Amino acid sequence: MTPHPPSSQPILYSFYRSSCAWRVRLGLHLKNIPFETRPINLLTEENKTAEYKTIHPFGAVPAFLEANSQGPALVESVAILEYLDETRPALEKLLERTAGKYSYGDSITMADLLLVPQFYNGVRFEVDMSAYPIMSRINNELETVPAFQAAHPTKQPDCPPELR
Ligand SMILES: N[C@@H](CCC(=O)N[C@@H](CS)C(=O)NCC(=O)O)C(=O)O
Repeated sequence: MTPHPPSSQPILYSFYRSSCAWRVRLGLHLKNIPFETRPINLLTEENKTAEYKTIHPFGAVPAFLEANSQGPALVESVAILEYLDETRPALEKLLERTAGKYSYGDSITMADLLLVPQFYNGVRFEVDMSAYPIMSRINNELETVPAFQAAHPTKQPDCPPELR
């Protein structure tokens, strides 16, 4: 095994029946993240080789390496799952399944109340929100609803005049 040949996809060092690697595979598939599996055979102790220990110092699976990265790899399955959640937020994927006119079907729900302020912050911090077309469409829809217009920061009495 050649350690770290770069890949255009994230790499998961994995053994097919390792429960720790399995949970990371689940996270990757649930988030629809394309990845390459590099099998590490625990039965032949491939994980104990000096080569593999350059990837995972304790010689265990899983290890996760970002696309086009030379390392270091991330280790510890729960930490990898947390990292995936922080770097690949899932809301747009969820909306694919739940959205109608609004976030959950055709009635305004609490999900919409949470969405709009976060969308506004995304714009404020110059996140490219066009990467989230469903969220953008719903946000545009909600901007036409009087309650959302009245609650908007620019309509608040303490909003500085230059921001109104
Ligand atoms: N706490 C680690 C545990 C990793 C671990 O123990 N993996 C097992 C497979 S489930 C392994 O690689 N065992 C091989 C060995 O320790 O020799 C994690 O969650 O990633």
